[in-house]
Amino acid sequence: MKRLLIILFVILLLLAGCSTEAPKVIDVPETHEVNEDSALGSSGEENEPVNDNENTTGQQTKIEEQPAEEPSITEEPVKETQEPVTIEETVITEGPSSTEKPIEESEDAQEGDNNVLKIKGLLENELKLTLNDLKAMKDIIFEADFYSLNSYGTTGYTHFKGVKLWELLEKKALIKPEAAKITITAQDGYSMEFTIEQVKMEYMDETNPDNKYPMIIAWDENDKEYSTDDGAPYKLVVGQKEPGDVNKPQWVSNIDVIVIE
Ligand SMILES: Nc1nc2c(c(=O)[nH]1)N[C@H]1C(S)=C(S)[C@@H](COP(=O)(O)O)O[C@H]1N2
Ligand SMILES: [Mo]
Repeated sequence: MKRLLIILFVILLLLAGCSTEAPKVIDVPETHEVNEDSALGSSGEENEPVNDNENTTGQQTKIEEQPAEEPSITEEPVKETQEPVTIEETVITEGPSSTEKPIEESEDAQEGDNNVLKIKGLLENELKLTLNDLKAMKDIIFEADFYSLNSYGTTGYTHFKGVKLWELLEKKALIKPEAAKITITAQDGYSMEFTIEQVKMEYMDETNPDNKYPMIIAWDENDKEYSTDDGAPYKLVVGQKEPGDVNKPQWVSNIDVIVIE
């Protein structure tokens, strides 16, 4: 019995030792797992820096993306601001063009008026002449190089073709004997006034004293007809009364109306 009791005691001790060893063995793997975890942690730390790098790069990319998004966001408002600007520009360009179109239309509407030279007042025959009407007056056409002197002392020669104004008034408009003065007014309001005697007289050229020039209504300058796009295609051309006469300011362009009083 003592042997049996001793054996049983030893078995109990062994069982107890095994139970104590077994947890130890179990603890060892746990520590291994912890070590593996730490190893994984180290590898995780290696991965973490990588991840950090990735994260930083990711953050950088994210930062880059965010700034990229932010600029894109700011670019979008810029685009939005640019788009309204371009829209405003197009609106602006459309504005003038749209305003130009009515002007062009009004200009087109005025072209008929641009082409008409009105002569009225003390006349038996008040006239509304077209450019073709003037060109058809072969008997009173005059053509020459006119010398000009302006108020700044600038001089020059310009070739003009037109009709003699006095003969137009005398032969075509049948000017009345009591007429004393003539007012020639342009579309821009520029106006010159002459006595009838100044319309009748012949003018000179200080560089060609022997030449005589009538006052004319010209439609052709340097062998080129005026375009009605530039206004009424009629210009008053006057020579010099005497040497030094500043005659160019008298050259009324775009004549609208001639009034006899
Ligand atoms: N319709 C019109 N004609 C005008 C003027 C003007 O302002 N309007 N200026 C006059 C003046 S002062 C001069 S010097 C000449 C200038 O002619 P140019 O524009 O052919 O140089 O045009 C004259 N005829
Ligand atoms: Mo002038």
